[in-house]
Amino acid sequence: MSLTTKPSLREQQHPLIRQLADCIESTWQRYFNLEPYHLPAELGYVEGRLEGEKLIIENRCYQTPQFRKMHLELAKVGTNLDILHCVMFPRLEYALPMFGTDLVGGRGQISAAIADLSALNTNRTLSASYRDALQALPVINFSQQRALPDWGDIFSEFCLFIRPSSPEEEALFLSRVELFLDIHCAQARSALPVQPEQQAEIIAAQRYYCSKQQQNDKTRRVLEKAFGSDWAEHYMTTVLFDYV
Ligand code: BLA
Repeated sequence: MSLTTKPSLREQQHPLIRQLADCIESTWQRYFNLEPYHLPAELGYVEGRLEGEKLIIENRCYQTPQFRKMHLELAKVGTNLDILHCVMFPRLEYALPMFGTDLVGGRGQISAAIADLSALNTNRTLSASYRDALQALPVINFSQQRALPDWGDIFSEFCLFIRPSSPEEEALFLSRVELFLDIHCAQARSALPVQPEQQAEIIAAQRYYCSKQQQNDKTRRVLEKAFGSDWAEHYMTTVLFDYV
């Protein structure tokens, strides 16, 4: 048995979640020398059960010179809700967008598949190099588009938010997220730090992004049901969407 083999939620989850988790980790390893990022010890692996079903959360977290935190989280609620959550938080010295993806599903069906490269500047516009790379991707017409919630003004024009309606659409979603990640990791690796004057704008935009994500009541409700509202607030503001 290899020393890196750890029991993981991954094997028990919806195949698209498993595949996206593997894809994210292998892409990160291909582009970067990953350093560990230490979450508060008690929050790496957590189990909760208040009303109803057991919630298990498993976190993997890394950092690199360009990213202050690269967070991949897998969660399972009872036997019928599987979740993948991933965010790459750029360091404040880099004018890079925020990569984020969320998959929510269960009982064989993914209900929400979302992925974006969200601009972190005052006018929330991606740089020309990101726009050019993203615009060059062939358009995919998913059959079930979903509407963004009110707090979703942080997402870019390239944001995907769908309910995949077949294994073919699941595969298309996966390959599109892989391309988002490839574009992002390649650009990040060659990015240069900004002038100190520009950092205030980056800090403000990262705070804005996190404050909006903290308004996701659907995430909050799942966490509250298993751990209570104080714990949910703490987790959303220190692990999922902390700001600096
Ligand atoms: C939606 N997120 C959801 C839903 C649930 C969760 C249950 C509703 C699914 C549906 O409507 O079909 C739950 N997501 C979680 C939980 C965690 C999680 C419990 O990550 C973590 C433990 N959310 C993100 C990121 C993005 C994101 C990074 O964490 C985007 C980049 C988006 N999730 C997102 C959006 C919705 C969602 C936009 C739909 C919200 C709505 O319709 O109101």
